[in-house]
Amino acid sequence: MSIAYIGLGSNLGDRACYIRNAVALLEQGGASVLKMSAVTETDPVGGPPQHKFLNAVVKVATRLSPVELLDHCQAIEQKLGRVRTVANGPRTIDLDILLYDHLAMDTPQLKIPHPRMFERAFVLEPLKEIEPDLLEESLNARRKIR
Ligand code: PH2
Ligand code: MG
Ligand code: MG
Repeated sequence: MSIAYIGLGSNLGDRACYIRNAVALLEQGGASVLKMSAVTETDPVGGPPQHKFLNAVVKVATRLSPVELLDHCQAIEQKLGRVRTVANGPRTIDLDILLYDHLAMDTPQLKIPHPRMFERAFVLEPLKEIEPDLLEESLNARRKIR
């Protein structure tokens, strides 16, 4: 079993419902949710002017490989009606793999740790809430790949 942390964000439509449904779909596709942060409203960071987000982070246990987990996340985004228009633009649901065990990987398809997570309070705060000791550790992993 591997442990992964996934960030969820929504700023279109019934945001709370998209977050709830995404968590349920994660479970159905082989990622058991062990912990979930509070769902909090956050101001948009980057991208065009857009509505506020709801954000959360979940900790999952999974037998999926990182790329399989990415495929699973992208299938959920599709199922929940995500349409990609502008970069960082409004979305029904966004699922980002933040961390996967102690893995550091950097391919065009998938970068772990998520390259922008350390600058984003909407990721760091919920992560700290569910795993207070983890950030120092993952910052060290990130230093190794730079
Ligand atoms: N996601 C982004 C860009 N900006 N801002 C907030 N508050 N929450 C997000 O989830 C978010 C964002 C790109 O994925
Ligand atoms: Mg994102
Ligand atoms: Mg994303």
